[in-house]
Amino acid sequence: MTTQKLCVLGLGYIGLPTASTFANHGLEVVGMDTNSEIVSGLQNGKIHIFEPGLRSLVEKALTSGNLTISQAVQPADAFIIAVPTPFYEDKRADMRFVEAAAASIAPHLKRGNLVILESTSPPRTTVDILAPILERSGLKAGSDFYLAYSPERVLPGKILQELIENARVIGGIDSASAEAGRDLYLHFVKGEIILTDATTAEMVKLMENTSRDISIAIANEFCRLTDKFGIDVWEAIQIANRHPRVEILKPGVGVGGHCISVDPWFLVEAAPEKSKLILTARQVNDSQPEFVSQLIEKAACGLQDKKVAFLGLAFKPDVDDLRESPAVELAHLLQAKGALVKAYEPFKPEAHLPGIPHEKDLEKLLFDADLIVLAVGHQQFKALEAQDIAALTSAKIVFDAVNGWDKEEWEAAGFVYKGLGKK
Ligand code: SAJ
Repeated sequence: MTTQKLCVLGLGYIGLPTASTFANHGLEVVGMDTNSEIVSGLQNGKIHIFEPGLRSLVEKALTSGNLTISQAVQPADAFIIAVPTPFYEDKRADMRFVEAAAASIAPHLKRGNLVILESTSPPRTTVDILAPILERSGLKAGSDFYLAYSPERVLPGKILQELIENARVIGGIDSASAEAGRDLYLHFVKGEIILTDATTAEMVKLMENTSRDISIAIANEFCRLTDKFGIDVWEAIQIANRHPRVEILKPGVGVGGHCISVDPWFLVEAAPEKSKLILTARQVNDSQPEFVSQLIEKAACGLQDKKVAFLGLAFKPDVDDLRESPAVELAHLLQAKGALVKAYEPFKPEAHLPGIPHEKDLEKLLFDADLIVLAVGHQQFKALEAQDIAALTSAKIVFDAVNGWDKEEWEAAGFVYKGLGKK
């Protein structure tokens, strides 16, 4: 199938890079979002998310005229849905954005069009939810239009590179749909393109993120065990990983972001009796901020009225995304233990998080602190010199939750150094 015009629904962390990359590879692309602020911002060249290289990619696409931004779906040869799939309070998948996106495509759908869902979704979404909504157009999925699921698998922080280089899975509701999807992504994908059916592709995506969640959970559990036995988890992991078939991940403040901390729930929800391990891993990772907060309370000999300079709120290093961030949860837990937390997040200096005071100036934050907590391993935090910080702060204790600083260096600068997983 040949695509000349593409409409991408959802201009977030996935939709915006995808739309821009297609546009920069010669397609006429309409990037569509229901959020009027995002639309008017982009129409005026303002990019609402941070991702390395994204600004120039989007600028190039807009300047070329190949990418236009709209608040309404427009007729096209192909449609890509890249909207969020959050969960409800009770962890059930909230498919309302996907459903609304499909409903907004239906009136524009023509014979021979292709629709691809990229949003992470519970198994059978494409067949059971998407197809019936699109068929309200009067056309039949498979015989009148192509329909496929192709999960985004890119790592925040490396999105532009992985979009092109990663293997791409395309699951069609029939083989012609999978092939139509392949023809589209071939415009820029250099990685292997693997064709399968839609439900397998949905499951593959959930399996990838669930398996990573479980791997991080075991690292977090090892950290609790080493704490009990009085040894350094980082040293133990490093040695264990010298085994040729062992690759233990890193313990941390918890698992956040909009992917790994969410997606396993889609499996637990779909089949609770068959996903006990997945549920346990989720519970371990979800309780990690509480475990870390207890370590900090112990290190500070109580937190009541202690001024905490809290470094980092993002869900992981060197990104600006605060969604489901375990660092944010940790900050709240420290507050609940009586601490006076002030945070500094250089990737989101304008962050307005309810209840967490934010300081844009690191020096001001450090000045009268009692305790410094390194909550996110941003490169710029890891590069801080203990001697320089000592000259700026009244704090005597540092708590390193991410193994980002060197114990000896901070002790030599006069601090009491404590850290997650440290002896
Ligand atoms: N984390 C740890 N320890 C580790 C690795 C990560 O505690 O050793 C924490 C991070 O700090 C973060 C969370 O886990 O809070 C998730 O971070 P991540 O870097 O593992 O993953 P994401 O959420 O940024 O991206 C994942 C990726 N999936 C896999 O690696 C299997 C990415 O390829 C997916 O495209 C993305 O989810 C997605 O959108 O689904």
